[in-house]
Order: sequence, then structure tokens, then C-alpha cells
Amino acid sequence: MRTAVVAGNWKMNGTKATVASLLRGLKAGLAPGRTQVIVCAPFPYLSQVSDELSGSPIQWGAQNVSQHTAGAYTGEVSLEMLKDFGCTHVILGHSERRALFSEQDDVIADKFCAALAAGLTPILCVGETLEQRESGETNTVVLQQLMAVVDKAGIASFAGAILAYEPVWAIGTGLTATPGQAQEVHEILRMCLRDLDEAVASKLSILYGGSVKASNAAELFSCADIDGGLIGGASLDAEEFLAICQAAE
Ligand code: G2H
Repeated sequence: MRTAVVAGNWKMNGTKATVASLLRGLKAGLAPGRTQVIVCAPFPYLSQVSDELSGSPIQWGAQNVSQHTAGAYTGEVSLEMLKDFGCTHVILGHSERRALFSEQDDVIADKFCAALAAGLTPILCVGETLEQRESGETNTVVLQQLMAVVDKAGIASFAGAILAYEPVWAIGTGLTATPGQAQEVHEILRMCLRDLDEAVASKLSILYGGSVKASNAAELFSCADIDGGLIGGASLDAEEFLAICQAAE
């Protein structure tokens, strides 16, 4: 059986006050269960998150990291720094990083390798734009994004990773892929990895992301190859996020 995972991606949101209230709500309301719950916070709040969540089953991580170890990289944050603040996970290759900050497959693959080497679990995101979907390129695009990392890191490395399928057209738009559309892509991703290593592919948690809410989570998570969600907007509300975690049980 695969691990069910629900990861919150807060994106560039929050203040010290809202972070405190959100985390307290999560700690108070999280029912014991099998789902691995993670929150990925903006860098400045990692210290606060680590203080608030210490001793809680909720894990935490970041939304990006440098592929470099240390040195003259103004404005960057290293994996050692994330570890210093107790991060266990890091989101890599989110479509907002790809589209708005020009992150390319090769850099994402470098970050993936560096994260694993540092002992963090990468949450690798792949997904197609609306234009790509409408021109029938969905499978080609997501497999190309996936294989760029597999080719560099090796299939075995996915034993220590999480994969997330996030159709760009469904991100923050209120449009959600139907369970059928999402399952179809999840299955293709898993089948591609299965051809390389059956055991790794069968155990890999593949999350769906893109306007997941408490009202649509259960149906999405009931699909055979959907093992949980990467949650943006809905992760900023404790009650909503907890309901999504519950839907993964
Ligand atoms: C996709 C998702 C979280 P949202 O980016 O990664 O965001 O749930 O707001 O669509």
C-alpha cells in the first residue's frame, strides 16, 4: 500500500500572525491517521513553523531551494539551511517556478539530486498548460518533465521522492481536472516509471494538485493512482485543509 500524502503549498502568503493561527488550528484539529501531512512555507516563516510544529506529526518543508551547496549566490537558500530549520521536504519544479522564474528541466533535475543527497524528500511537480492539453501534448509534456529528472537522478532515486501532477490550467483557477482526467495522467506517469522499475513505481506516491478543495478531494483521492494532493489556496484555511487530509484517509 502506498503512503497517502497531503502537502500544503502556502506559496507567497502569510504573516507571523496568520502562520501562528493556521498552525495552531492544524495541530488542534488533525486527527490521528495514516496520511502524511506536510506544510511547505515561505522561507522567512520556517523558523516559526519549526517551533510551532515541534513534536507534532505534521512535517514541513520549503517551496524551492538552490542546487548549490553554499557561497556567492545572492538571494538563494541552501539545503543545509532548510535542514537547519527541520525541513523534511522541498517542492521542486512547480509550474510557477517554471513559468515565472524560467526554471528549466536541467536545473530542476540538479535540485532534485541535491535535495536527495542532502536527505530531503523532493516533491517533483509536472504538468501541462491548457494550450498543450488542447493540442494533445499532455502526455509528451509531463513525461518529458519527468524523464529529465529520471535521466539525471536515476529511477532508484524515486524511492525517496514524491511526484505531483499539477495541470497548469487548474492551478489557482478554480478549474479542477476531473478525476478521470487526473487519473489518466497519473496512470501514464506510473506506467512510464513501471517500465524502468516496477517496485519503485508501485510504491511512489503521486499527488494531484490544482484547485483541490474539501468538496472535491475525496473523489480525486479515490482514483487508483492518486495518492493524495498538493494543495495551494485551500491549505491556507485550517478547517479546509484538515478536511482534505481527512479525505485522504
Ligand atoms: C497548484 C496548487 C498547489 P491551488 O499550484 O501547488 O495550488 O490548489 O491553489 O490550485
